[in-house]
Amino acid sequence: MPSRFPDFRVLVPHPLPVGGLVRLKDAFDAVTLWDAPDKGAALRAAASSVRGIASTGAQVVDGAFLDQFPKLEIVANFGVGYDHIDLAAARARGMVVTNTPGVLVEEVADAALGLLLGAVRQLPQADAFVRRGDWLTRGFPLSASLRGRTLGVLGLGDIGRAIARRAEAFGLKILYHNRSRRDDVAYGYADSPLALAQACDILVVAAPGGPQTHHIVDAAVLEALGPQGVLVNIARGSLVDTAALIAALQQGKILTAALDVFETEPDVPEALRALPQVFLAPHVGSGSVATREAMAGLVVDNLTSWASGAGAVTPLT
Ligand code: 8YV
Repeated sequence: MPSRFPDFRVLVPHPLPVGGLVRLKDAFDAVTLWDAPDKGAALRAAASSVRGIASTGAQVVDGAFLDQFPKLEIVANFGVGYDHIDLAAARARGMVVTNTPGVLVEEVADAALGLLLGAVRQLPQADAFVRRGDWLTRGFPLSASLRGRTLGVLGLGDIGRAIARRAEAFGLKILYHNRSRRDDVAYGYADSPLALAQACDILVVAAPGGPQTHHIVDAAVLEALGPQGVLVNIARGSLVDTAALIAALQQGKILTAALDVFETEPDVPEALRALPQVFLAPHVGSGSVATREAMAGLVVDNLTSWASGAGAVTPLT
């Protein structure tokens, strides 16, 4: 299989991890937009000959965007989630879309457990307490506990299962809700997000974003978790009704939340940031050097495999 395709122009709208980017530039005629002095001019100059796009979540890929590229064959997305890509629009134009499944699963699951532990045991607050010197004058307040808890996984895909496996090792009882019941797990199934929340007191959101899951965690779901309830979201901000979450936290309807993703990221509502009990992270679930490079590597593999005529490695069907 050839490894260099100098006649295959790939547009890179936003930065990718350096290792992947070096490979991409080596293999293709890469047009990097983010470092162009005039992005609009660079895009217009390249558009008619672009055959591939290495996209990230920062780029909305809809019909209007795709229509700029008459020769476009493939959109290789850096990330497993593709709610920012209009798949139907790509298919209607005969274009292939790929994502990066698999390579980030364990990393994101690690982050989910870190967020859960941090929120329940108030570990970020404990760190701030020591740094401020407060320990010199008083003890840190006792925290809630994971003991005796039931964890509900909303969306039992690869990441949800990796989270469940870890949670089992922490002695938690596991339940789940998924679009369809799985016959390859022994966890109890709840037939709706509300039924899941009624049966658990920790809810971990691990389902894909998009119109079908918009605000599936609403006021009723949050209230069902109860006053010791914990919400962890490592999926997409759009799954959670943020206003309802803020109200539930302010009113003590749930205990705390650990959030890596937000509806309006990177702009996190002031009311959420003002809540002392929550644990907030800047969308870093997959954010280790090794995993981000593995994701970038899969983006490049998809493009090179496609350009060589062997088809994409991880196409979205
Ligand atoms: C990335 C993610 O940070 O894979 C995903 O869907 O949300 C993250 O792993 C993001 O895709 C980078 O654009």
